[in-house]
Formats: sequence, structure tokens, C-alpha cells
Amino acid sequence: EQITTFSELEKVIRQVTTETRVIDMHTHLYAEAFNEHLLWGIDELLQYHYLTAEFFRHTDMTYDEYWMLDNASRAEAVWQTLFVDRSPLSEAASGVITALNRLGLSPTQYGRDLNAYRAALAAKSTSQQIDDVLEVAKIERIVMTNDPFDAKEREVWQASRGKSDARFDAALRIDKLLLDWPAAAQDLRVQGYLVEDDASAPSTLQEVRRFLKDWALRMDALYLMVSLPGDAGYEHNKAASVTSSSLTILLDGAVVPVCLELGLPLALMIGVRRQVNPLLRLAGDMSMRSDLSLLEGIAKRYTNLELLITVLARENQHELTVLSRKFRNITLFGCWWFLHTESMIRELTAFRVELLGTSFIPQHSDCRVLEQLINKWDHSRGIIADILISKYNRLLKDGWGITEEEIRRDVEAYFGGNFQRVLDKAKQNRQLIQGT
Ligand code: RAT
Ligand code: ZN
Repeated sequence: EQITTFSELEKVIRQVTTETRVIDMHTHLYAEAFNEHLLWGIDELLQYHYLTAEFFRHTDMTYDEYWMLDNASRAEAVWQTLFVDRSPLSEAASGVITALNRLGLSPTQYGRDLNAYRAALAAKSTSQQIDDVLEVAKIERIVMTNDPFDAKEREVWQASRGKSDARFDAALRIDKLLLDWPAAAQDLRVQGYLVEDDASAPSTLQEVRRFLKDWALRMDALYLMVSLPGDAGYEHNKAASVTSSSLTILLDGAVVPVCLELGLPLALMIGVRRQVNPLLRLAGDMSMRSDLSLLEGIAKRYTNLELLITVLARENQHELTVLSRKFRNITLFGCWWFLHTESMIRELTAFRVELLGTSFIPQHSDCRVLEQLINKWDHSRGIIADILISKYNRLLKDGWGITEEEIRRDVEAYFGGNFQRVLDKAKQNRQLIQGT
């Protein structure tokens, strides 16, 4: 039963990491009911904003010229520039090739002809492609990013069509509420919540809580999420007399209380600097170092609040990993955005295993186009396997024989169990509060 040789160990780990179904805990994918919110197909893959930024490094086209093109022409320009005129070596570009190949559209057969790929996909229906991609990528459940400030999305929820596919779960995204107040207040008023521009008014906070609860329940959201700049001004230790920022007021007075009342984790993605180059639109955001005392303050102050945390700067990774050891309500997740590359995943995952063992969530995909589930998870699974092989091998050499079941148990925790556990703990904490 026990694995005793390195080659056996390697074989079992490769197999288990390839087979184990994943809960992808943060994506920008949507169930079919969300219509145009769900992006899929070769033209969308080529317009992925990670590739847009790379395209502009080579082209002479002006930003305006590109944005004036229709979708098909944008895709053609990117294909020609990044895949035909030069080789698709970058993480994002090579990922497209992996996805196509694993979907049976072998580049050996289809070559450099974009229309050949288009033709091969033309007969597919959306629901067929969802089934196929989830099967190839071995995805069990996908968590969407659901924005109650998006009018189109609201229509889907209000028509009760948001939960029609059990493979897709919701996450309540609240960036606008926390980072764009009082513009958000205006939106809330339009939706029928009686808020004032002054967030600190008690009736306003009560109405913001009602807004959050209504949406969390309507969506059956698994958690609330915001992505924050590295210097977000959350004042966790300010004197009571000082006027607080709206972020502090809304977090303390609405977001955290609602998470605790409903038994939902709060997910923070920290370290984005939005629109460094607005001409790139969605591709124009950058990373920045974060002051993680914000996180330390929240974790310490709200010990019953489950926190799902990822940070964008490589420079913050060591600190975040150490901080996760200090607060059991922090669960670190994923290699986010500019860290979702082969070398960074390798570095971060090895270090996290070394400091946190199995108590973190190694990866989420952040996919915006359906087929990316294939390449992002394929690549991540392979790297995670490499790291686990070396870590288990150390045990093996010291006579700690491992069974396949033990490896399966650990990989299942990494690929979904740990996330589920955070959700369960948050629910338990709610009972605790209500019980007292
Ligand atoms: O990774 C991305 O696609 C980014 O554009 C962001 O959406 C980021 O993941 C976020 O959720 O804020
Ligand atoms: Zn995201």
C-alpha cells in the first residue's frame, strides 16, 4: 500500500494532480444564463486583456485604431502580431495554444490559420462548450464575480435566472461600494435604498447592510469580495475622534457585520493600481506593493471573520505567507494576475508549502474566457505536481512511506477542500454569534 520508490511517487502525484476536480474559487466566468457576460471562443481568447497589453508592445496601431475595430478584427490583429509574426512564448499567448490543443484543435493540423480554428468552433453551442471545457479541465465548480452595480447582471438575478446552473456559484463583488463612494450611494438610491452621501449616518449604514444582505441572499453568494489598492486607507487603530474614510466606515459598519451575520467570508485581493495607462482600458492596471498592516488590523479585530486573501505584488508574498501563520482566520489563495506565470507559481507555491503545509489554497484561475480554464489549470496542476513530488520525496527518503489515499486527501484539500472549509468555518462562526 505504501509508496516506496521515487518513480512510483512521481507517477501517483502526477496522476492525482491531473485527475482531481477543482473548485475554482475566483473567476470572471459566468453561467450561460448571463448571456454576453460569458466569454468563450477563439476571438475572445485573443482579446483577453493580458494579450492586449502584449499586442501593443509590437504594433504601430494607435490605441484608438484598435478600439475602433470590431471584435473579429481585433482578434485578427492580435493573432497576426503575437502568433504569426512572432512566436507565442508568453504565459498568456502560450496558454491559448495549450487550450486549443487540449480541445482537440491541434496546431499541428490547423497551423497558423485563424479561420481554421474559427470554423472548427463555429458549430459549437455555448452549453456544449461549457460541458466540454469543464470536462477537459476537470473543474467541478466555478465561482463567478457578481456585481450588483452592473445593470445587465442585475436583470439576470431579478429574473431568478442566476442560479440555474449548479456548477456556477456566485460571489458578491463590492468594489464600487467601497472604492467609489458616494457615486455608489447614488446607485443604491436608484435601487431603492435610502442612503445619504455621508456614509457614517446610522440610517445609511443600515440601508447599506440591507443592500448587501438582499444581494448576498438573492445570489446565494459564497463570499463578499473586493480588490483594493495597496494603499487603501483602512484605519484599524485610529482615535475615535478622527473622521474616518468612507472605506473604513463602510467596512466596519456594513461589510463586516453582514459577513458575520450571514456567515460569509470576506475575500480581499490587495495590491492593484488601477488605470496606470487608461488607453489600454481593461489592460491598463498595474500591481503595487501593499501595506499589509491593513490586513493584520482586520484579522486581529475580527477574529470571527474568515478572510480569503491574495496579494498582487511579489514583494508582499513573503510577508503575507508569514502573516497567515499568525492568524488562523486568514486563508491565503492563488497566484494572482501577473503572478499567474510559470516561474512565479513555482516560487510562491514552494514557499507556501514550506511555511503553511497544506493550509492554503494554491490556485484560482481568474479566467475571463471559458477555454482559459484548460490552460491555466493544466499549467498550474503541472507545477503544483513538481513541487509536491519534491516535498513528498523528502519524507519518503526519511522512511515516511506515503499512500495514494494520503496524497489524494492532501491534493483534494488544495484543490477545493480548503476553500470549502473556510466557507464552513464562516457558517459555524455565525451560529456562534447568534448562539450568544
Ligand atoms: O486578473 C484579472 O483579470 C484582473 O483584470 C482583475 O479582474 C482582477 O482579477 C480582479 O478581480 O480585480
Ligand atoms: Zn479577478
